[in-house]
Amino acid sequence: AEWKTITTYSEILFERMDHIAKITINRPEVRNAFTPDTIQEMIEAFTYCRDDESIGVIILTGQGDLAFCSGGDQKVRGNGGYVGKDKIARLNVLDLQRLIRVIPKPVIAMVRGWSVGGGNILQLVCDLTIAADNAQFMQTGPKVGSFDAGYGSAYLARVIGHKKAKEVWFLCKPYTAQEALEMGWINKVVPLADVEKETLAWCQEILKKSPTALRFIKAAMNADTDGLAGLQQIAGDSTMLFYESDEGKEGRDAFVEKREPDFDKFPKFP
Ligand code: 1HA
Repeated sequence: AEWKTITTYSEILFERMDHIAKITINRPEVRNAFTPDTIQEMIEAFTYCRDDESIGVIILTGQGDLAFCSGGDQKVRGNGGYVGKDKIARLNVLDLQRLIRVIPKPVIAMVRGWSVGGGNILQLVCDLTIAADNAQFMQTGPKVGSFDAGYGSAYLARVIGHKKAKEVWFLCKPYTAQEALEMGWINKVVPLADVEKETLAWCQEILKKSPTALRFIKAAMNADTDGLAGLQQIAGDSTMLFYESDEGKEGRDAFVEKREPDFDKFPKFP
């Protein structure tokens, strides 16, 4: 099998191989820095993956060996945000972070080279991260006049602990893949040449598992970390399952048939 293009975009590649989708930030000349247009294309690609029932797992990566993503493109940073084709200053990477978190399918970051700034937060919000041994992880916000005080700080602290999260932000130093692994920031380090093979092997393991079970595991962790929005997600998943049950259907059918619902026949489990 080989990668086949799903949609042609200008700043990303969007491909699939059977049940696996791959989204690649394709601006290697700037270490895969993103503009609002890059982000909009990623939002569209992730939305496609969300809607397509045959896609079970999504890989997010960057083109080339030098970088996963170097964060927001500082050369298109305006006042109040980054400026794309429509001339509107945006921080739309925050919308993408939310989408990666709520999409009910595993998202795996495949990191080669630099993972920096807002790019490193994209890696953070992915469910799993497989890194090449040349990967380096760094926040730079306090050096370049930026910060991510949302997932980039509070959620980072949940993942690597408060002391380490403060160190990462206060010193803005790079961490090797091995150091990131020891912090629990990422899941696995492999030689650069093996990173896609290893990531695909993880995808294949995931694809053998019950998609509904994986969906609830992801939602359960969001329920713990994302407040009412996280609770809404797992509650919505419960509604989805309830709609598929005879008990749920009885309520709908009774309404449509203009009769009283008969819920007597449904068991009251302990
Ligand atoms: O914090 C946020 C946000 C917070 C809240 C809400 C939304 C947010 C959205 C975004 C962000 C941020 O991402 S802020 C952090 C922005 N990123 C950075 O500060 C990283 C800047 N880059 C670097 O530190 C380094 O380039 C590097 C460690 C990634 C790679 O170093 P290396 O391998 O030595 O390459 P270098 O020569 O520096 O870069 C290669 C080319 O890529 C250069 O182009 P040239 O000037 O030679 O034409 C360089 O300028 C360009 N480049 C690299 N990163 C960026 C970039 N151009 C624009 N923006 C970049 N981020």
